Amino acid sequence: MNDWIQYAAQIKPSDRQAALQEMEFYAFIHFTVNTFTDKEWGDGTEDPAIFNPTQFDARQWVESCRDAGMKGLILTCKHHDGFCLWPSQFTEHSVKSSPWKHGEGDIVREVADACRQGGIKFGIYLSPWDRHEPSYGDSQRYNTYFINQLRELLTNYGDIFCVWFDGACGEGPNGKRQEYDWDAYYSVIRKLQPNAVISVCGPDIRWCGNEAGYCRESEWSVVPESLRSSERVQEKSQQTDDREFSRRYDSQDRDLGSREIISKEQKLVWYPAEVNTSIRPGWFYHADEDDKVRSLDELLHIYYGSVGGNATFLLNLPPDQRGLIHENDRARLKELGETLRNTFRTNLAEGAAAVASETRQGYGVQHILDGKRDTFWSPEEGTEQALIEVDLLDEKIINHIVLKENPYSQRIERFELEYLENGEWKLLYHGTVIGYKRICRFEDLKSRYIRLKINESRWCPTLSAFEVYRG
Ligand code: FUL
Repeated sequence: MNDWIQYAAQIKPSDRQAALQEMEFYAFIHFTVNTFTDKEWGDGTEDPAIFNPTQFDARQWVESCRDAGMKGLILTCKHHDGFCLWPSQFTEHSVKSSPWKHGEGDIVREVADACRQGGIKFGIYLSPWDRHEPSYGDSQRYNTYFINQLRELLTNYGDIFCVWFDGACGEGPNGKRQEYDWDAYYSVIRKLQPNAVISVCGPDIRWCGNEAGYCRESEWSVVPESLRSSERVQEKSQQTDDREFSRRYDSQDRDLGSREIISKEQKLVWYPAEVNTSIRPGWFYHADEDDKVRSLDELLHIYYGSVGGNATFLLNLPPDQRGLIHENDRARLKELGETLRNTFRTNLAEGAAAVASETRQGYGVQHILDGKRDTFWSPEEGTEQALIEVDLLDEKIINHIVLKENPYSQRIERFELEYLENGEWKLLYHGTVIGYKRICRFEDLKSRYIRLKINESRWCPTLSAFEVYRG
């Protein structure tokens, strides 16, 4: 048991995974011919002549992201319709055949530059499914085409923080189903952009399992290795007898990483979740959704569930036919950013005092209050339960507590927060995973003393931050 739990506790993120988790909140941008046809999926027969955003302004997109507090942007450089937002030399089906800037423009370039100027990171979505490209279905030929396009995007546009793959797959004009060469795609990405994460149909970041913004209560970062390959849609469909393998998991399963699940597994991996959803019902812009922009409450709910629940939050913003983020979405993003900035402006635990039931040499409890991400508290190895009491030095009105584990392992499995009122400890919050970050939200309360009870953890818990706020 001990060996096994130690193994689980020692699974670590790669540097690129840790860097993505630090970004917390970033944008998806869906923009292509669909913006002009009012569709969600194009079929590849769209005439490039329809692509003509009259007031396209990538800086306005970046400003909207920054207003909301987002740290990056992932652009649909090519969606399922095959139209390329950059002048690829491997097809004519791109901006170069459109009237926009007389065919001389490059949306990818302008967005990548605006991101860099605005201080946010730039990432790409490139759909493997391509309903325009004639070689699609002729597997080897299309894989070469796709890799050529990946190379263009990964070499000509500076640093890329993420390559986002969706697994949609179909038949080509030859009536054959395309077989994607994922390993070849991954090795090109690793070679050309070693710091980029490969998300969803990729080994680094896991899809949360839905597109509605629903977040799991327990979102584990350490999960069975078989989950990673089950994202590769083709492999899954070719799988005939699951019993020959250790059970294959699906990103939609409710529990992916509790002790019960991982104890049956030979091999575990660090594979954290990303919650992706749109600010409107559709991924692309539709004028009749102008009054269907998600409310501030909904967005906050998803933010707390994802960023506050050990996942990242990828929120889609669809630019309109002008090539701008619509006024309604912009206003909402500003509101969201202001609310979050106001809530987390002042950490009321700064200067507080803390005591722990047990401390290991070099991992003192003061580290949970020092504002440093890489220092942390921990008890002796093998101690799976612990108690930390925090004294705010004065009675304070509070409604948020932010907890963070050491970002290089996932240990805590069950915890409770309590506050002292009239000499009695009262339950304030209970949860499972803390991981990268757990934001505990609750009704206003007034207290000077708060305590964290760690009831279950793997091998020994760690805690890097204990922050207190009044939003
Ligand atoms: C899906 C696609 O089919 C949607 O159009 C959208 O791009 C979403 C993010 O992924 O699988």
